[in-house]
Amino acid sequence: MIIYLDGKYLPKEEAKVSVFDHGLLYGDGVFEGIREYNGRVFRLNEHLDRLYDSAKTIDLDIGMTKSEMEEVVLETLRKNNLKDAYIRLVVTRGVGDLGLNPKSCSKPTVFVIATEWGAMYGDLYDKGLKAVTVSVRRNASCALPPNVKSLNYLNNILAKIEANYKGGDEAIFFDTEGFVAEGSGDNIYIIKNGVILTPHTVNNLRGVTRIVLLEIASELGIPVKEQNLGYFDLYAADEVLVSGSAAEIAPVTLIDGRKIGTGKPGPVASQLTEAFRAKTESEGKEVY
Ligand code: PXG
Repeated sequence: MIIYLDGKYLPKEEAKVSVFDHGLLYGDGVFEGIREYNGRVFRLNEHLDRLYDSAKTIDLDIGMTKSEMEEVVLETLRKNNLKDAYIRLVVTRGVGDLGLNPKSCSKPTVFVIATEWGAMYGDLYDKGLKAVTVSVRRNASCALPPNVKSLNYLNNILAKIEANYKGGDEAIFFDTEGFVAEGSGDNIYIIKNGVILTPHTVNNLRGVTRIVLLEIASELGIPVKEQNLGYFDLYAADEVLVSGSAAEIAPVTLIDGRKIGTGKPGPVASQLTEAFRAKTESEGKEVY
């Protein structure tokens, strides 16, 4: 495995970062999780836009243009001969002293890992996921905004730990107001009476897969409404779905022990999934 690290393509064993890197010491940095399907990188521009917007929000100068970054992603895939992969692109504040002040960090650390990847939820795409709502709340947007894809994922990890204890495949977060926010690593949608309902992107990550799902809905003529949602909307939904680059589009068929709709993946989920597959197989930036 070849890793890109700060201008070099190195064997995995040599790709090492300092213990003084503020990405490690403070979670000070941003990242992206991107997919390559069939020799094409899916929605690379959208991922790069979000990476640079996240970096801007935390006042981190990446020190490379988006097109230089794009070339690094493509070259990492080529060096590893990958056609279907998961790409982890990470930019940290860089090496500094032990104080949290980012002024001690003179240049960011940039690395890209690319690895083969199958479906994250295995056979659950056919059966549906068991989700549980969790007591830990999504970070308030007036603190570290959930829109920043930061290296500090502890809020999400706490949600995942709670889901593990409660026997759920995925956690569903509420925000501090009690509105549905998202999953620990995916956006969430409710289908009720033929309409897709999803929270505004204030209390969740602006998912790239979310953009694609809403595009597909519009192409298929399925109406979409962005609005506040609560427990009632989850439990009384006809269908519930989650979406993410890792998760793709996955149906949720049980929430806190309540069967969602018939308790089986529904027709809207399968329509969206089929259209999503078609896009992933045919669109994207050509690697080779
Ligand atoms: N919300 C959160 C909190 C995420 O982390 C999404 C939504 C979906 O965004 P995209 O752009 O991917 O549609 C994510 C992204 C993992 C893992 O290992 C999950 C994500 C990214 C990287 C790894 O579970 N989720």
